[in-house]
Amino acid sequence: MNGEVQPSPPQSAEERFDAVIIGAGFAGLYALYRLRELGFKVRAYEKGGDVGGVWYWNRYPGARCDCESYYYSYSFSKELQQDWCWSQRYAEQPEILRYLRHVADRFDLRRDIAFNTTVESMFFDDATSLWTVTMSGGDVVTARFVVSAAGCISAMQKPDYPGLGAFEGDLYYTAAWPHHDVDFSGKRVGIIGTGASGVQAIPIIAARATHLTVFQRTANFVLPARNGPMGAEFDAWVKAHYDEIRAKCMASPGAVPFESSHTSALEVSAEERQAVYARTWALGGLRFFAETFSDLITNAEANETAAEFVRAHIREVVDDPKIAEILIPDSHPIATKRPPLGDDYYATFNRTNVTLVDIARSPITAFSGRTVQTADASYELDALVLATGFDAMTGALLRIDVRGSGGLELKAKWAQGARSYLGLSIAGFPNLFTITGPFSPSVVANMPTGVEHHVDWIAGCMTHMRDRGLELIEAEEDAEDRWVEHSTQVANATLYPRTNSWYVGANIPGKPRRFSVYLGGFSAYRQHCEGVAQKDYEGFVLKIPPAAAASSERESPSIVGAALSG
Ligand code: N01
Repeated sequence: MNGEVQPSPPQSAEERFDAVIIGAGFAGLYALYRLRELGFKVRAYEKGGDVGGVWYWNRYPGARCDCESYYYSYSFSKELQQDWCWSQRYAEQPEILRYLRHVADRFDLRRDIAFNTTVESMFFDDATSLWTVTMSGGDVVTARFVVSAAGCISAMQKPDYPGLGAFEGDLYYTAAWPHHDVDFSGKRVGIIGTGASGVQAIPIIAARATHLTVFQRTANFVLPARNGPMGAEFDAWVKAHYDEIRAKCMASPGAVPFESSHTSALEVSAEERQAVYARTWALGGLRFFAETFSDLITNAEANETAAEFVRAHIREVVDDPKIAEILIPDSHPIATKRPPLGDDYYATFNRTNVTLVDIARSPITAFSGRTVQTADASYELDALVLATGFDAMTGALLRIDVRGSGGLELKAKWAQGARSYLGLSIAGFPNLFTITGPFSPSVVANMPTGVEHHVDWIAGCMTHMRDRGLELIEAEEDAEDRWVEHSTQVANATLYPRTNSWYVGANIPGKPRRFSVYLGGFSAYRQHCEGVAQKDYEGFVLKIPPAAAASSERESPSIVGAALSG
C-alpha cells in the first residue's frame, strides 16, 4: 500500500465534480476527508507519486519538522490522535510521511486521489459557474469549486546561476531529493543555502562525507530544537491533555500551545532578560520568541537583545573566531527571516572536514567539471546540494495557468503582488478557495491547525451554498482591498517587511516585493473568519445560477445568502 506509485482512480472524459482539490499533503488530505464526509463529490490531484506534499518531496538528510509533532498533526479525529505514537519530539520526514500515509489509508482517501498528475490549467466559465481543470496527460474535468491545497512553501526555486549545468558532479536539490539512499561516504560535498533546509542537512552530511564545503550567502539565526525521544510518559501526558493542547493552539497567535509573553524585553533588567532567554533556549524551538518577550518582532531595540543572545552563543560554540564572525548574522533582525532549528549546527563548523565559504564576500562565479569557482578560490566537489529555497506563498498557484471570471489571468491579477480576501478567496476568481493562501496567517501559524481551520471554513461555506441552492461565491474587490490594506498595516507595524526574505519574495528575481502573511494572530484571524461567515459571508457575493437568476423576478442579481435563507 505504501509503494511510491499509487494507482489512480479511473476517470471518464470530462467527469464532473463538486470540488477538485489541488494537492494531497496535509491540506489536501483533510479537505478530501471533510468534503467527502459532507457528501460532496470530490477528487484530489497530486503531482507526487504518493500523498505527503512537501513531506513527500523534501526527503533530504536531516529533514524534520520545526514544530513538535504532537501539535504539528491533525486534530479532527480523536481516535487518530490517541492511536498514533510519535517516536520523537520533532518527527523526521520519514515518520511524518508515514503518518500521512496512515491517514490516507485509515480514512480510505486514496481512492479519490489521482497521483502523478499535475494540474496544468483551470478556466472559469461565467455562463455555467464551473471550473474546467486540465491535467498533465490531458485529462479534463469540470468542478463547481476548486480548492487549492498546493502549499505555501512547495514550489521549489532553482538558483539562476549561469553555467550550473556545467557542473559534472552529482547535483541534488533538497526539495526534490531522490527516493533512494544517497551515499556521501568518501565524497567531497558542497552545499549552497543555509536556510531551514540547509541547516538541517549540514550536520548530517558533514558526519557522512569526506569533506563538506558550505557556501553561505546570508548568516542565519539558528535556534536549538532540543529534539529527543517522545518517551512513553510524555506521550501519555499529551494524550490525556489533547483537548487542552488543541484549545491552546486555537487561542494562540501562532496556533501553538505556548504561553505568550506580554512583557517587553526592555522593561526588565539585563539579568532577568538573560535568564528568560536562557530558560527558553534550554527548552528549545520557537518558544524562544513566543515565551520570552512580546515586542521582539515590533521593536528593533528589543529584537536586538534576542539577536545578541544568539550571537554570544555562536561565539561561545565556534572555536575559530574568524569562522564565528562569518556565521554571526548582522543583516536582519532576528526572526524576520524564518529562524531555522538545528541541533549541533554551529558545532559542526568546528569539524576539521567542514569548510565555510562566505559567498556574500566572494560570490560563486562559475561551475566546470567538478569545480565550483568563487571570486577568490576554487573548490573540488563530487556532489553539490542546493538548499536554495522556494517561490513561497504564490509560486505553487502561479505555476498553474489560472483564469477566472472574464478570462482574467491570475498572473495578471498578481503581477504587482498577491491579493486575496482572508487568504481564502481571490476577487475575480469565483468558486476558487485557497487553503492558507496569501494574507492568511499561513506560514507564521502551525500549519496543520491552520489547514484544519481553513478546510472547515470552506466546508461550512460550501454546505451553506448547497443548502440554499447557491452556485457562485466571489470575494468583492472592496473587501479584498480592505483586507490587504489591513494586513499590510499590521505587517508594517512589525520588523518583518524590512528584511529581504522569502516572506517578501526577495529570493525570487523579479518578484514584486510584498509581505503577504496576516500577522494579527491566528486566534484573532479565526474569529474574523467566523464573523464573516456568521454575517452571511460578508465581503463575498453569493449567487444562484445564471439561468435561475434570469427567471427570477428579484431586482438584484447579487443575492447574498441572507436573501435566500429567509
Ligand atoms: O529555503 P530558504 P529553505 N546563491 O529560502 C540561499 C520551511 N522549511 O528550503 O538568505 C546563494 O529559507 C539563501 O540565501 P539568502 C521553513 O519555513 C521548514 O531552507 O537568500 N545562496 C538561503 O540561505 C523555511 O523557512 C522545515 O541570502 C542562495 C537558502 O539558500 C522554508 O521552508 C524544513 C541562492 C534558502 O533558504 C524555506 O527553507 C525546511 C543563490 N542563488 C524548510 N539562492 C521544517 O522543519 C538562495 N540561496 C518544517
